[in-house]
Amino acid sequence: MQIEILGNVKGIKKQNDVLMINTAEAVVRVWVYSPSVIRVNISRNFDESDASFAVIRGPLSKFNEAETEKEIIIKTTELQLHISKSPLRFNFFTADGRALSEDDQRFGVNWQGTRVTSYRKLYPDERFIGLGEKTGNLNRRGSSYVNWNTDAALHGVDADPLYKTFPFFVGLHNGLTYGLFFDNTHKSYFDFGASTDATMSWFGADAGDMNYYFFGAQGIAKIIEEYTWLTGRMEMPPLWSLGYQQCRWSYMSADEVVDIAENFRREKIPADVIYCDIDYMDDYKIFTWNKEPFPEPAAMINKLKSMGFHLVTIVDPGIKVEEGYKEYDEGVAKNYFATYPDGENYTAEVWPGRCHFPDFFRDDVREWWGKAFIALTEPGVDGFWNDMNEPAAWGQNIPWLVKFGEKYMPEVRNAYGMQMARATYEGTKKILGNKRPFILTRAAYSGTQRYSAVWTGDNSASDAHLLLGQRLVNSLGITGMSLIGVDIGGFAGNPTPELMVRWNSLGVYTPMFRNHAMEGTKYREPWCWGKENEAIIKKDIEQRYRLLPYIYSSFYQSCQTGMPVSRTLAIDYTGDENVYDVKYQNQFLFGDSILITPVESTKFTEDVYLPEGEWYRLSSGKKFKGGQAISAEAPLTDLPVFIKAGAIIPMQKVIQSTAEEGDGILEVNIWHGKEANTFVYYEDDGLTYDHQNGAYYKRQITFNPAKKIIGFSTVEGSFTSKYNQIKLVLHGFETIVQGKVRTLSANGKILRISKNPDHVVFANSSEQISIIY
Ligand code: MIG
Repeated sequence: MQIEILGNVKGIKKQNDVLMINTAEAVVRVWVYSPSVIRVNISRNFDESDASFAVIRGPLSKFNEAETEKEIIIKTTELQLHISKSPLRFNFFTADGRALSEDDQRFGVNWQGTRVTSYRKLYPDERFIGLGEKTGNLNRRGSSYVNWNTDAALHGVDADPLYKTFPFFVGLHNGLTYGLFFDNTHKSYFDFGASTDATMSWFGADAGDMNYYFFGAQGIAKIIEEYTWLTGRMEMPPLWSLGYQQCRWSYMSADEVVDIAENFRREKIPADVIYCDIDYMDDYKIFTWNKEPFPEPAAMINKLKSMGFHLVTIVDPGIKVEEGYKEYDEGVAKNYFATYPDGENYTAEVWPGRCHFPDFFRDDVREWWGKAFIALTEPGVDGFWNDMNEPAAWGQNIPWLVKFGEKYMPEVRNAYGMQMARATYEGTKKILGNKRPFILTRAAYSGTQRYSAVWTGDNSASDAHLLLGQRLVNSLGITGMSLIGVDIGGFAGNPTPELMVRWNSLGVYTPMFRNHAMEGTKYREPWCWGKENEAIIKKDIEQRYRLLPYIYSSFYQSCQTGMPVSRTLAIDYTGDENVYDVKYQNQFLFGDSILITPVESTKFTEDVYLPEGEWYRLSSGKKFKGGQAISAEAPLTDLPVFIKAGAIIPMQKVIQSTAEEGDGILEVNIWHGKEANTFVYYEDDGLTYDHQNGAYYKRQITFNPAKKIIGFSTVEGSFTSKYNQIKLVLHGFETIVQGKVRTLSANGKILRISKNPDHVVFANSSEQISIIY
């Protein structure tokens, strides 16, 4: 096989928004998408059509370039791209000329057969983070990865690839940051200096274009903001999906489902969601109910609803080959399935036996699929769990000649799951009208955040998986996903009670909090672990419900900026070496200001790295100086959770489900700190799209220690908060005693301090409120 390396420039042409460059090997196009986002497409099979599953933005209509004898230079206010002409190489710099990312000048972009690769200069101190659902360390330097969506059943903690493809990473070196998104759905490869004697990093794909978006913003949060500007952000999820979710493969009958739900209420353990895994279906036929164990789905769901539960049901892509089955008959009649090149429907075995697979790449197929959900929505299902969409078939190897639309499997496999999730989202959204659907998918490609939540697939009941799960969540957050779950307790195997308790306590701080277990494993529900453990599990789930106002506002932030809810410390403390230390790399911030350290179930003290600043242990209120590692007590009753000084955390009283009214008191907790802080509080009905028409409630809560003021800005939006009172709880403030040392006043009026001198309750009004202490 020959190697063809991108050679000298033959011609340059500028058409409004695109710079076109020809070489003997390829056609190159360069666009500017924003002052800090530049796209380069290098193609040997130039073709005007320019479709992307991920990207939802277009280029700027104009940009300026300058040409010298050796180079073409594109300058924006934030970036410089120097394109050297002989040979053609691409080198990115900051506006003030510091190198961000450069081609390896020898090899640049090249081809071996259809395989296309970009070889890049590796900087001595360069670190890499990203690629979404990938095992290994936070810092990916020295590792290599493959993107090929796989049903990674019972995977080990080092397995690669897993279920999802996010070909986006962030590079960090010399105090600079850049991002790179390789938008190519073929099987792709990333090597971060794993086997190149520390001279190069490289990425490439089996075929397709060298098509990448370069992000030059300084700061990881900004790069995430731009990546999610380009590929879209999540919608506000239904509030109920942020409550506790109970799943199992499978609850085998309507009676069992209702029984489990009733038990939550009986035990007074808060929960919002229960799932039906594959056994609710008749012979695993999608969009059917197994009538014997589930004789009246609507009656079952009504019962669940009356207890404040939502039901999520699973759907797989495989449509059973069986005449008389509606989806099969329609799909065959309308040619909705993936085919062999001769037009024959492709058949493979999955749960229902022999199956065909919808061609989700086609608009008409997605529409048809979407409409079929009526069989589930009519009885009242409002969450839709998309499984097996890598796509999975027994034996895994879907032949290369299987056709989806105009394309063959190797080109689009990595986007199949995303398109299924899209079909499910668009279809159910239409059916549910103004109600938000909840979609959960296992396979994904960049941009999936627009349609769906994700979970990390079939993990196992071990401490190593608990830690890995957190790294996967933290890494997925860098690639635009925010609503992410892991199977709490571990899908395969049986957790020890200690592991179950520990994992559940981490679940409190996992964006999607779902307990799930494999067929044949022991039951996992909170009451299966003895009274003492049940009490711990219950207390932790209650903590989740107490935090929901904070969590919901954190999701609002994700919707606005792409900032994930679970954040690797690399986002906020990029320049701090310690956060990449394998010892601390699993730590994360949950929202703006809660620092969590995952701890194995067999360890009862843990080294915790506290980044710069000051931190309070949540459970004890004890204050610590940051910039140091401490040894923290970590009994099963008390995961090491620290609050950043200055934190503003709105909470509420425990409720049994998000459907419950509550006591109408928003508990605003503030931890004293030296620096001023602002929290954007957001609320809406949690259920509908009315917030898109102004029915939301948003205000800034500020803490200004220099002026000794706590402020609530005027309320924006037309929604009336469900909290008519605010309880202000001050942590780490000097004791406030009315009439003696200090008083608290709101808008000039003295507030009555309760017996506990650190809190005060006052009426919530939409006007500005200033509390002086
Ligand atoms: O072949 O639906 O990852 O969560 O319980 C296994 C049964 C199919 C795999 C999913 C898992 C689910 C299971 N599914």
